[in-house]
Amino acid sequence: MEGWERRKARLFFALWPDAAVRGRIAAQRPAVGRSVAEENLHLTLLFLGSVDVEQSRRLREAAATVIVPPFELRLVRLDYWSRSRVAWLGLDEAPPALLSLHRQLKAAAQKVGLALESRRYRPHVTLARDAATIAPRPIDPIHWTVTDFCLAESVLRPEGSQYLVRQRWPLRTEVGPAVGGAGATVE
Ligand code: 2AM
Repeated sequence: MEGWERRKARLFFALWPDAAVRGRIAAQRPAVGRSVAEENLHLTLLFLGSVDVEQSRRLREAAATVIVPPFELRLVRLDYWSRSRVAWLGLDEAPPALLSLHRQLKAAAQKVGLALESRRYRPHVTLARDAATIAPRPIDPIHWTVTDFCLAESVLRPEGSQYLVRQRWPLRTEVGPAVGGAGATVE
C-alpha cells in the first residue's frame, strides 16, 4: 500500500493532459489573477473532497470497473465565471463518453457514502483564479485525445495547492483482462 492510501485525503477524479496538450492549454492562460501552474492543469471529472481510507479503497475498486471508450475533447473558448473569479477553457460540447464517465464515478462515490455537491457538472479547465473580468473569446481549438482518467490528490502547500496524480485507469470499451484493469499507481 502506498503512503497516500493509508490516510484521509482530499481527492478528485480528473482527466490529466499529456505534455503536448498541457503546453497548449498553458499557452492560453490569460495575464490575470493567479495562474494555475502548468503541471496542475486538468479537467475535473468529480470533486470528492475529504475521503477516508476505506472509501478511497472502494472508490478505486469501482474506478477499475468503469467502461467508457476513449474520446476526443475540443477546447474551443476562453471564458470567465464572475462569482468565483475563475478564468477557464471550455469545450464545444461535452461528448457522451465524458458525461458517462462522470455519471459512473458519481454513482460510485454515492455508493461509498460521500456527500457530493449538487451543482450541475460543468466540464472546464481552470486557468487562473482571483482573475479580473475577461471577455469570453474563441481560441484555436485544442484537440485532446482522452485515453485514461485518474484519481488526483489536492495537497495544500504554503505556495498553494499542488495536485498529485495518484492512480490512472485506461478507458476501454470491454471488460478486458487484468492489464491496467486495477489501475496503474503513479508515484
Ligand atoms: P476549479 O478548478 O473550478 O476550482 C481540485 O480542487 C479540483 O476540483 C479543481 O479542478 C476544482 O475546480 C474542483 N472542484 C470542484 N468542486 C470543488 C470544491 N468544492 N472545492 C475545491 N475544488 C473543487
